[in-house]
Amino acid sequence: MHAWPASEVPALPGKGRDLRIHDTATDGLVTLAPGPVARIYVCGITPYDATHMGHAATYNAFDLVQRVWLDTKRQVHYVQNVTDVDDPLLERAVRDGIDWEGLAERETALFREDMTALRMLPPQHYVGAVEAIPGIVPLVERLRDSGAAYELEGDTYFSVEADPHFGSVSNLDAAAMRLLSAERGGDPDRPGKKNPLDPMLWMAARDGEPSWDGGSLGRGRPGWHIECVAIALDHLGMGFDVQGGGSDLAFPHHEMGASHAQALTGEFPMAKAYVHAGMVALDGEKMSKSKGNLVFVSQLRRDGVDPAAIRLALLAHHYRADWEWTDQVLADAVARLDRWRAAVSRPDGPPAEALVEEIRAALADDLDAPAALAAVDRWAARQSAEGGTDDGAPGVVSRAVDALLGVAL
Ligand code: 5CA
Ligand code: ZN
Repeated sequence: MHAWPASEVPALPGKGRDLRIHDTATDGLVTLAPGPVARIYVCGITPYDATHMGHAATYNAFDLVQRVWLDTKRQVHYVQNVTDVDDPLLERAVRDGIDWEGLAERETALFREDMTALRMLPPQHYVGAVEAIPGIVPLVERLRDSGAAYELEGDTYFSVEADPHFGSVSNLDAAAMRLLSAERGGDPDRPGKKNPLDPMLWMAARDGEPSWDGGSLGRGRPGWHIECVAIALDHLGMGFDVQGGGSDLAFPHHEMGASHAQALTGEFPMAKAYVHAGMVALDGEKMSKSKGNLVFVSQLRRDGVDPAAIRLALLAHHYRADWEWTDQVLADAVARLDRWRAAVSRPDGPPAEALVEEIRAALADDLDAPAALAAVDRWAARQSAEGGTDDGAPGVVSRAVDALLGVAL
């Protein structure tokens, strides 16, 4: 699959700082020390509806991770998937009486447009579940042949007991896991499973559903977690720097993915840090495609909202916080964008070097974007109150805001 066009990331004077970020597995801050090429896998969308502000907030967090790394003069190797076949997508296609492939293509195309408008850096490998199937099948066969997977009425399940580290990404107790498994795509109540939490690796073909050749597994389609493991291992290998997603992916998705990878390679962990963004709510409830309480990026764009203001609305919240989307959040962002644009529209202004360092320090400290915005606010307020004589300072500020925050002034 193709991704979307990259916006330029201006190089800044000096050098950025190493990123300290919260890792769910150890529930603490870790200072990442990637090699010259930092490796990141971010879980992509299930394309059955348009990109909402929750998705955008999560992708914004991982875009910042990359901007911090780029500022340390590293390259970034970024991989993202598209879950272009899965139960919710097929169910939506049936509900709407449309073809599932057409639905996935249409919503993926819209996601690309939204990401481009928001200046999110594109992955080098953007890989669909369907195109990953030839790589998934041999992994499931290997898991089965090594005893880490078993068959149940034609379906193939992963045995969580095969992984001595199982539980160490989300650190939840058995009761919490069982509850979340039922809520998030698992089937803990299916009779015959070795452990209620065991996730499906390969689902045998069902009537009226698409299916693919699964070699010795029979015709069917892949489970959700093995999809991301196959794509991540194929393009990044074990021990990559960050696996990212919203906090609803910590369990079961990232937990199960870590277990699949451990059973396949004997190595642990798959990712050096498991990083999770908070949930964006609307009207008091998590924004979700299944509930339908959504504000879409594409709708705001159609309404004429500047994508830079949408981005500032996201940046105004710490990525780990759960927060609520409101009209006021957007109005504040629009006002801030106006103030910043006015401040950089003059040829000179207050010195900007310290500001660049403040933005760098804020982001390196667990992606504290609100602190970075506050620093730019202070510079803009000084510019408007007293101006300054530093030639080119506004240019330095716009380049820093562009490079580090993805906002074009
Ligand atoms: N395709 C899988 C990942 S492999 C999936 O979870 N797709 S998704 O479309 O449901 O979500 C895409 C990303 O947006 C995930 O990282 C998810 O955690 C995040 N996300 C979904 N809803 C919200 C929300 N309300 N707030 C913040 N992030 C969200
Ligand atoms: Zn995933």
